[in-house]
Amino acid sequence: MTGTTAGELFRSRFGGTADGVWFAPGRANLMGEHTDYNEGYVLPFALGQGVAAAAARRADRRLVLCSAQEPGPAVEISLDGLTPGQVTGWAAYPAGVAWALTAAGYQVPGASIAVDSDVPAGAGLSSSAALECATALALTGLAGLAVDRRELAAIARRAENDFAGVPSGIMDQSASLLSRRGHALLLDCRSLESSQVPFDPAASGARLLLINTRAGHELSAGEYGRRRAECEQAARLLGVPSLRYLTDVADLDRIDDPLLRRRARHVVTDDQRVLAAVGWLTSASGDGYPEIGRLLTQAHRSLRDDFEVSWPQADVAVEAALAAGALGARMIGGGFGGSVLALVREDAADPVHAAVMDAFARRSWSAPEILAAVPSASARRVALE
Ligand code: GAF
Repeated sequence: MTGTTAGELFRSRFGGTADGVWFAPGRANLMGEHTDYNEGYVLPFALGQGVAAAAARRADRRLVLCSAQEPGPAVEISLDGLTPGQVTGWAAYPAGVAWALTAAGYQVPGASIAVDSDVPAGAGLSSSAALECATALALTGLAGLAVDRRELAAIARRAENDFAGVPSGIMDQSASLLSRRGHALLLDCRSLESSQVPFDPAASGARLLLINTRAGHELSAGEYGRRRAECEQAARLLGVPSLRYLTDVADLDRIDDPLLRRRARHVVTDDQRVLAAVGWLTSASGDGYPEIGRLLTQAHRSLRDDFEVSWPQADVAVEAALAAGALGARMIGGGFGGSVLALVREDAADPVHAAVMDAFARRSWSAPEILAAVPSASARRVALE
């Protein structure tokens, strides 16, 4: 997506020209699911798809927001006295960013912002984080503030947790703000240290398919919070600050409750899979994609059986993709709806695409949307054409 459509929306809804357009990508996650809030490792990458925000300063203290994806009049909010709970729906994310920037001590100017997105909403591809990050860049850009990107990720996460009331971890905002084209982002969610891991499947004759199963997904709906609480309980039982401190699944034998043991086993093994995937991506010994494919499929089974966050359409998409020759596939994101990521050799892309479509059609499910996922650049200012 370019800034053009957001710029046009700005002109038609607000009149005049925006001062600038800022773009923030959605993300897919190669490995490390439900590990971020356990202080573990994640390995996401930015997508080419994202949210563009065309913005201009206002002379008053109001934030005026409109979106190409949301019908109805623009949402107007006073920046003074902004409090959590005051704004609901999609506008809670950009309003939350203004609130969190202010809480962090930054002077947020009044602004009119028009947003447009090509990240499918509810597909587990972090459309909300992209909206937060595009708003954060727009507001800081309009104010001429230089805020470190790691701090900006924490501010955007705070908007989501404390203003919009969604109890997510730090992965999505970090992926949107810190990724690099042709790389995945290895993030240690305990130290918040990150590094860029070369990840360019096309250069090895492979491709990533994103299968939006079109099954609904709502992070604030209780299950995500319940998983967090179960992980915290398992860590408490083992006397560690978080599940990140466990590196050996044998340690989990000390948990009597089988459900908590399975939850913890997913987290510990997924942390291990992140490090194994980084090992394959950085190994000098050649093409690690078959091994990465195996890790993806293992991760899916762990999310399905141990963490129990998969959903029927994801399981069917994964099995259909594997049967048609994918190197590996798994659900991504929080779960209970959203997308599957499949790693395929170039020549298997069409058969996998057809097999997944067919598997859904045979069950009379809505056809999935299948997109190419290309590791892309992080959030940035774009040209206003
Ligand atoms: C969602 C959350 F927003 C992330 O923080 C992360 O926990 C993910 O689910 C699961 O890995 O995307």
